[in-house]
Amino acid sequence: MMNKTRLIMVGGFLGAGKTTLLYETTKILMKDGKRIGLITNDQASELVDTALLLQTNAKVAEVSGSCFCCNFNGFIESIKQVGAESQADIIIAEPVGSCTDLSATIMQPLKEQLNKDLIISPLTVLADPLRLADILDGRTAGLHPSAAYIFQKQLEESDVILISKTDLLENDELEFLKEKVKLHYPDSQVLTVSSKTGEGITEWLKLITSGKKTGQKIVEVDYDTYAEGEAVLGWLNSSVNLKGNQVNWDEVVNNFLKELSQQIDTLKIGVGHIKIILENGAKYVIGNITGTSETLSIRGTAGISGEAQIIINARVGVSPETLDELVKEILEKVTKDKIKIKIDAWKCLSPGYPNPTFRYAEVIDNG
Ligand SMILES: Nc1nc2c(ncn2[C@@H]2O[C@H](COP(=O)(O)OP(=O)(O)OP(=O)(O)O)[C@@H](O)[C@H]2O)c(=O)[nH]1
Ligand SMILES: [Mg+2]
Repeated sequence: MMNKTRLIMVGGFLGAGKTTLLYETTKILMKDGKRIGLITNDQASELVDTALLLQTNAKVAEVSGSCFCCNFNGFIESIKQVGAESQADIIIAEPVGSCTDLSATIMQPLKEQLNKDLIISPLTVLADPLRLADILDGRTAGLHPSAAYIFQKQLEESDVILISKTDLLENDELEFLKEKVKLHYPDSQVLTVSSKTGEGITEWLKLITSGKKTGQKIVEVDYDTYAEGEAVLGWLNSSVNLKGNQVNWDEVVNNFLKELSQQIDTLKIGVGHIKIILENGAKYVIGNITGTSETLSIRGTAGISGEAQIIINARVGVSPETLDELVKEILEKVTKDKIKIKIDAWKCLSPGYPNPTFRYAEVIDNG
């Protein structure tokens, strides 16, 4: 008999490190001979996450234009599609970082509809340690209070809270934070991970691939506050072709992100996550900003050539119009006179009122 495919959902707020964890976990599992399918999700198309995850050589499906909760059937289709394409042993899915209420809107209907075909792992919620510490202290981690509300709800409904980026903390700081999280969320299991060093990935995998109790809590969510938390974010997804003469692409990405992060500091803009990937053939450079300019990080190298493709995804606390102007202005400034810009896709929006396909009021028992 063929083994059932296992589905692992990794939620958590914007910039928590979900895609990085998916990337590293996929590499580990593939080395182990496992067949992996991945599913990304966003309110619009042109996703940095998809471009990055494709670099693992795993099959990647995308639900774009709506979140999993509001397009549950699209999510099911993607599970089937990527499952068939990759003959997956394990499918890992990353919901939109500003979504919550996943236990009621995703985990319960999944259990009811796909219990025959899938083993569903406990719902993991990944949390950035710095933001987490701030939120536990009753502050908002630089976010709008309603966005901080979403962060709290995600933790509350989790089966497993996975504190990410542990390489950023000292051991005693981490222990203190872990104990505090356990006190605040006694019904969730609490683990720690660093995708950068690899520490904790195997332990987390062991826990979530041994159990199948998932979506064990349904929490009360005030949808007006949830909607506001999303609506205060301007969203930009764009894909741009760049052409020039012997361009040093790393320099372009560096200049762009430096300029952008400085503006963010000056204008005191609350950042959910800004990410950018520039691809020059098989070479790529990726940059992220998850808060003030101190959070700016750039990895990889795209070398020098005459043409490259760039994808920019930004979720920040300004209107879509302001975000549009800001990013265009900086892009023009850093490419001025040297690089020709051709916009292939450019979409600015702010997420609409969440309207999930299903919302279960009770926990489904899947045996
Ligand atoms: N120091 C450190 N940084 C990390 C780690 N994991 C992720 N990051 C960084 O955190 C930032 C966000 O990572 P992503 O994996 O894109 O976060 P995400 O949760 O997928 O973000 P969204 O898809 O926008 O919700 C990037 O700059 C990553 O390099 C880690 O273990 N340690
Ligand atoms: Mg991601």
